[in-house]
Amino acid sequence: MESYDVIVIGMGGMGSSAAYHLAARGQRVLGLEQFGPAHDKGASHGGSRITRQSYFEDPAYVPLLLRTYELWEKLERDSGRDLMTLTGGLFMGPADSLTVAGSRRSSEQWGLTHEVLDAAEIRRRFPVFRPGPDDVALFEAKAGILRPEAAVEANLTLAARLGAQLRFHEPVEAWSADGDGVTVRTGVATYRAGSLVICPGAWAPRLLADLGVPMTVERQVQFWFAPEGGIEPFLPDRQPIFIWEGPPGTQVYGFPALDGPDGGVKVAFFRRGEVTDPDAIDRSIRPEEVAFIAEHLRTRVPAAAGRFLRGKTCMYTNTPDEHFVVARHPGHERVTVACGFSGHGFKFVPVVGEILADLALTGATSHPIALFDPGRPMRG
Ligand code: PYC
Repeated sequence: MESYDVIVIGMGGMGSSAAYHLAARGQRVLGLEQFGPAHDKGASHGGSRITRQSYFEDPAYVPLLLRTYELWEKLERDSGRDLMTLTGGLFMGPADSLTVAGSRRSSEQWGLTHEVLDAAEIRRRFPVFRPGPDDVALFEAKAGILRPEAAVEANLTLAARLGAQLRFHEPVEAWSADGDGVTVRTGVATYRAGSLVICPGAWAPRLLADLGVPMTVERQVQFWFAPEGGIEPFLPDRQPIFIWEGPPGTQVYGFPALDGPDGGVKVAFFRRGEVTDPDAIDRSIRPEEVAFIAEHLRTRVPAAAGRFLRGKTCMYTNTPDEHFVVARHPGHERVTVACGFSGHGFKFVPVVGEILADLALTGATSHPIALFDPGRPMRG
């Protein structure tokens, strides 16, 4: 039976980063993935992801964000890939909305550079947006765009260069842990290792059923539109990324036109997806969901609501409080888990890889991860 120091299950964003960090620390690593490299079946695809530091979800994320920015720059240097583009970010809505008030709270608590803009100033500086009279925005220059597929490829390439064995199209059927190590069975072989890191993405409810965290998988759709009147006002040096909170269930986010006229602008709702099963998800794009988001854009970013170009599904794996789970498995000291990223995890890929390597090798990390404890009280 093949044996390793560490087996990592799942080679999406988090798992590929863990494999890279563990291999860089001299570990003999096996990485297992049920699909191909940098695939589009989970939550690490779609050409772009938001990065930001003025974190409305909780100020406790900010130290991790400061570290993840350093590690994104290091990953760019080590891989020679272009992974992060800072375009600035607008976090908009009523002043007391979570998006605005929460971003402000994190910025003020951590002394992050930011500006608060009223509706007139938003229109003056960023004319593609049509804020209502009660909308304000927090502008953060350090927000921007990450390239998810390129990031996964960078991690995989660097991990393999450091000796990691990476096996694709090899779904895990079962894992177990005992006093001496861990066993992982796939459809191809059975492997042993000293420890196991599980980064299952949307397959968490199945692979981590004994974790004690009730997670639900949500179907999400990313949409690309060709702006009316051309892409110039939407180019990255003129349009920042944005998250805009409107009436409940309509927190919409978007990106500038990154990939020329044929690429279009990407927009999506942040939450309002239906609960799904990762193996049975409907990957078709329904005309009514295109019509709904186009209608929403017409009142807020009207020039973006041009011709619909394409759509792509992905999945959020939500915990009840929408905070992550990153910890030693409470029932198995040789097993470390990272899951429940609840739609806002990708920017943390490098720092989560670093934390997983710490936890797998020493059982502890100097990073502040109390918020991600699977045993925390969770509203639900
Ligand atoms: O994490 O910034 C984020 C985000 C916005 C929309 C989806 N994820």
